Amino acid sequence: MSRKNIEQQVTKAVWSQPVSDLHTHSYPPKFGASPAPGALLLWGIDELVTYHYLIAEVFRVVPATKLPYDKFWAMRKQEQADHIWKHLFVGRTPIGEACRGVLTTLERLGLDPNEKSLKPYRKWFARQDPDKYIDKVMTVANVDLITMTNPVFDDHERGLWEKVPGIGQDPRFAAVLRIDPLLRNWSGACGKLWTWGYQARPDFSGRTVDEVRRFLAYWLDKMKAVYVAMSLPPEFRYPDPNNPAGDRFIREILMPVLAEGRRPWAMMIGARLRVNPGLQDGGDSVGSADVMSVVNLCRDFPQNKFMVTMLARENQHELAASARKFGNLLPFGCWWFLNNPSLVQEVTRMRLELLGTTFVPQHSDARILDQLIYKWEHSRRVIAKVLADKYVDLEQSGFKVTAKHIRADVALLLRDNYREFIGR
Ligand code: FIX
Ligand code: ZN
Repeated sequence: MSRKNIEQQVTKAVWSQPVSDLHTHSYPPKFGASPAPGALLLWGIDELVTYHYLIAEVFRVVPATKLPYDKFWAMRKQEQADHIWKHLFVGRTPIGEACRGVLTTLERLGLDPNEKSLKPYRKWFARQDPDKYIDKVMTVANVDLITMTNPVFDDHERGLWEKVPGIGQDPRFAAVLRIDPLLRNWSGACGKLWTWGYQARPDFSGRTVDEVRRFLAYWLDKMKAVYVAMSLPPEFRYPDPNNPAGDRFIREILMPVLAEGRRPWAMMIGARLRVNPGLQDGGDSVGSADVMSVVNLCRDFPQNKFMVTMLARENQHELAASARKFGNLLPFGCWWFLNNPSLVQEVTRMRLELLGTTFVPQHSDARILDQLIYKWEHSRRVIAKVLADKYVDLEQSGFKVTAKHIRADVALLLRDNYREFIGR
């Protein structure tokens, strides 16, 4: 096949292949749709423009010395959005990836991304019905499954799961049991478990192991969760002589429960939380983490499955090399500060060369539903470019690449590797 023909076939395959999105923060309407107070389904122009990435960026243009953080947070959502639009999209060129994403989303929805004010967009979004809009966004983004993040230690969300009938039954979404506090704050988590009727003690005395296993099993079943997820700090270690409770939780509780249900553990490693608390969600940053801890887990628990994404660029090569050693390790995504075309290209190319098609190149991490459109448009473009280059390399080795090869590979990368790993 010529390069031109390869590029045409790759473009066709990548854009026509529905994506099963492995990790998002989006929700069905039963969790409440913005702008309703406490809504978890965030959508529409004011949520898009006040994405925490853009809040962090606008404070680089109008610093906190001019607009104090608490003054910004006291503004209404629309006022925050107007402030961001004015300074990042009108007063300056919206060249950054998070700005460009808003414009791609608007453009793919058929709106003109060059408006000087948000008013015209607000009028259009006001005419959308959230439930139907989910279908529209999934169609435009060509996404066939939105995997949620469901933090069971969040009182508001846990309350919805306990009160709202059929809340987790929207077939467009899959639930994930998110349990960061069990490793980030074991004693605090035990305190909460106790109030929920689970006899969990920080020193593991009494029936702690059985009780925390019972807690996990209950919520995995209630949510029909497809995997368990945790965001872990750069300092995460396994084993960790400084955190015997964490080691015991992993060894005696988490690993057996997940192995029994054949569910993976998604480890998202390297997030240093609230380095700038004034920015709230936008105040998290990145730190280099320890890949050997992942290796130790994959080796010590061969019956368990690990989906791993790491936040630091410098961890990517070692993670990919480690995945060559363990079939129960599935590297995924170009997470957060890696989700930029230059780094998606670098990481995807390296993974293809080291792992073939045995990884998941991307997840959207969409916090606002509409972001599915740009996160997948931008990622598809880069993944298609890298794939075309690699098929050209393959042809130069004498292998006859066919459209069938390309379609099969793209299906693995964008949907089937993930679905097979979670058994869905
Ligand atoms: O821990 C996570 O799931 C992170 O993805 C989020 O906390 C983070 O704010 C994010 O949305 C990054 O893209
Ligand atoms: Zn996330």
